[in-house]
Amino acid sequence: MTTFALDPNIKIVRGACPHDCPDTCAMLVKVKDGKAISVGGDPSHPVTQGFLCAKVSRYVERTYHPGRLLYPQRRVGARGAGQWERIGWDEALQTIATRFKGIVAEHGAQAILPYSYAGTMGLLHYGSMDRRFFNKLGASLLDRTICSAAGQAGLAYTVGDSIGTDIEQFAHAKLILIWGSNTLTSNPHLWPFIKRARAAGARVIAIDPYRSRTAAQCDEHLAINVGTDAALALGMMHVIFREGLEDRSYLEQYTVGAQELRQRVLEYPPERVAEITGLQASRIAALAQQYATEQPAVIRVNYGLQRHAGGGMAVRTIACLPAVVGAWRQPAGGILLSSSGSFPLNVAALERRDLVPAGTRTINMNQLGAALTTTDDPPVKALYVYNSNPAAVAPDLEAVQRGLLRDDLFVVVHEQFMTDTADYADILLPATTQLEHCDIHKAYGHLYLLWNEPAIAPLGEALPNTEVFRRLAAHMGFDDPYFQDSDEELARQVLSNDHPALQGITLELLKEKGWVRLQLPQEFAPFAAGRFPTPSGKCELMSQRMADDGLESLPTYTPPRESATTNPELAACYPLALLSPPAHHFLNTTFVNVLQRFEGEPTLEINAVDAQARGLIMGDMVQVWNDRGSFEVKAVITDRVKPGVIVTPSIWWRKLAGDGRNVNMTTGQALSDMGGGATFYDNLVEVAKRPRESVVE
Ligand SMILES: Nc1nc2c(c(=O)[nH]1)N[C@H]1C(S)=C(S)[C@@H](COP(=O)(O)OP(=O)(O)OC[C@H]3O[C@@H](n4cnc5c(=O)[nH]c(N)nc54)[C@H](O)[C@@H]3O)O[C@H]1N2
Ligand SMILES: Nc1nc2c(c(=O)[nH]1)N[C@H]1C(S)=C(S)[C@@H](COP(=O)(O)OP(=O)(O)OC[C@H]3O[C@@H](n4cnc5c(=O)[nH]c(N)nc54)[C@H](O)[C@@H]3O)O[C@H]1N2
Ligand SMILES: [Mo]
Repeated sequence: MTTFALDPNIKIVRGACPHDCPDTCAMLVKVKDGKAISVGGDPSHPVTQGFLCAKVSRYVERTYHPGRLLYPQRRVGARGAGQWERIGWDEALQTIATRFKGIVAEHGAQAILPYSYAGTMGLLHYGSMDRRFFNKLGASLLDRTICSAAGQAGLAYTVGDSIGTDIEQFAHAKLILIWGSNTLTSNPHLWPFIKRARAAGARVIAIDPYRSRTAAQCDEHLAINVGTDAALALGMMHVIFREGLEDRSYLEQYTVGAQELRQRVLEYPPERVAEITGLQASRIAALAQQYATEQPAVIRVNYGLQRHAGGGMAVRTIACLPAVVGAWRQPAGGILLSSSGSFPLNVAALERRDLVPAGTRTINMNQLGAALTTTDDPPVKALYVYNSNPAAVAPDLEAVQRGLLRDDLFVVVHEQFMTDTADYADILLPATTQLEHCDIHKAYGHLYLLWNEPAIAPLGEALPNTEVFRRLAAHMGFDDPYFQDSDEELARQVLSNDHPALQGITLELLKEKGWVRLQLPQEFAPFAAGRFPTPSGKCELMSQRMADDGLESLPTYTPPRESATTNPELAACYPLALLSPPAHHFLNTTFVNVLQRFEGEPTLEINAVDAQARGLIMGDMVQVWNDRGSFEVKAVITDRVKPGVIVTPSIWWRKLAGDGRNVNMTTGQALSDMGGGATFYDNLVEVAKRPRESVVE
């Protein structure tokens, strides 16, 4: 805490942005008379660089928003009817404990399901006391797969862990491929480094079916067919090997399977890849040549392209490219998906998975609909939701909603706002925001640890996640000492790992500085000399682990589950591939209620060819549907999408969308090829002008 020089009554408190984004910004919060008056990006932080995004720069508005939940409530009317009664914390927690004990006695503890994701990414409030609580209880485990599971698995098979090029090194690259990522919206603090590279002559190429805000700003945009990225990477490798542009010594020293890969990519000449990807064969060949020769070349791949049936294999295949051309040799070469594996934190101490009873089942969060409607032995009898808004973000919302409406299901929601999910709660608990609690943060897009100091007192009776689980443990009669740890003790535990990258990084240092870079070289080049954290210690172009897991051991192209090639009957009914990437002013569903004015209303971007075929004009209200469900949006006719692809910027709160539905009425619970990931963008639909008799229910 420092005093602001100009006004002695203004303090500046160091914070960290809690949101699910690679940038994890260092924030400076101005506080006057106990009230936060503004937030800004720390100018001295090398990645935050003094600015916050369009959303978090309005965090003060969000914190003091009239919609904040300020005290515990109990549902009094019918489920979802919005009738509530204020109660005290003790009563709320006692009610939960009593219900939980009853469920445990009747059905066993696995009938209780925690459901959480990344409403905050702070290590304490993302997963610490909550995990201890549910582990000790013996509740069903939740597999947290909704976002990154497929890509993470694909990357781990190939390079060993979520480790990649340092974001700060992008400034020194000669060629930057932005592959399946809308950087300006979902990772904006990378952009200044890209601008610096460009000023020094670098080329920037976007590979994305959609001319996103980012693609529009690049030197070139390759509008690839949805879900065909692995084929493009294979075609690039075909050309690289054919023309002898590979880095033979890197391949020999630091990879396994180069010979087998060379054989495999023979199956993917540019002409075949052109048919799959919709790109020109000559462009594919030229891209491969550029990629191999304009070094250092770096790939920013992100989670957008792995929300498909073949998402894991797509990331795995793309992740072979830097080894093939030896791009890893230089700090500014390589690939970045996530940097989270560079943080050697003691998460085991936080979560205490050792407390989980043997044989406890795991439920994949992408199949919440099925878990609530079909799972048996035991059925799910209680759902405790925090850090997430599944009634809007989960796939196949028709099924989720049916589950949430079950009379015999006990639902607890701990939230900052009255979200779509909060509407279904039996007991609704108020949560603090980042300005009201402390936390410690790693990042998945850079290499700094951050401390978040509370800036203001909690509003109303709001409590942080850790404290709720401490108290709930007491109400359950759990008196184990690990339920007594304070937030600062938890922070010390997560830092307690004897690893060179953490050397000298103490809680005291973090509190004093606000943020600290991991002890890694300034010119970090993780795999310049091999040392991949794989079983072989090499980049696994061929992976025995994949074979052991029943997967193809070599890179390959796995088409989308829903496409004209793989399912022609389905595509005949539902010919349009629907993408639902983040809207610029929303963070998943966070901020929708606060910043809706900047996004207007839900829209559907559609090409003129597809619009004409359906008699649509600009501004028409349309219905979008498939066998899973439907929702309504306003049509925007644009050449940002090519025929056959449509885009609806997401994720809207259902109750703030015109018809009380959103895109996830149409998305499915089917999983990706690896990691049990979600397949939100593997989604065929049809569109028609509203009203359309046959779909009105
Ligand atoms: N403003 C904002 N920022 C965010 C978020 C947010 O909601 N709003 N969400 C955060 C979260 S949780 C995450 S996981 C990250 C996601 O960050 P990114 O991974 O960058 O994800 P998206 O913006 O979802 O998708 C990026 C692009 O992928 C494209 N895409 C879709 N399918 C394919 C495909 O098959 N191939 C290729 N090449 N491209 C494809 C989409 O058209 C989109 O332009 O962003 C984080 N940052
Ligand atoms: N169609 C479609 N669906 C998608 C996606 C997509 O691109 N398209 N993206 C997917 C992705 S990548 C992700 S990551 C998921 C995101 O799904 P979620 O992680 O559920 O993200 P949010 O919708 O932002 O909901 C987070 C909630 O946590 C609350 N919260 C914030 N901080 C705290 C806290 O400290 N304590 C408690 N108790 N609550 C808190 C917020 O108010 C917010 O309502 O959605 C997925 N769904
Ligand atoms: Mo995500």
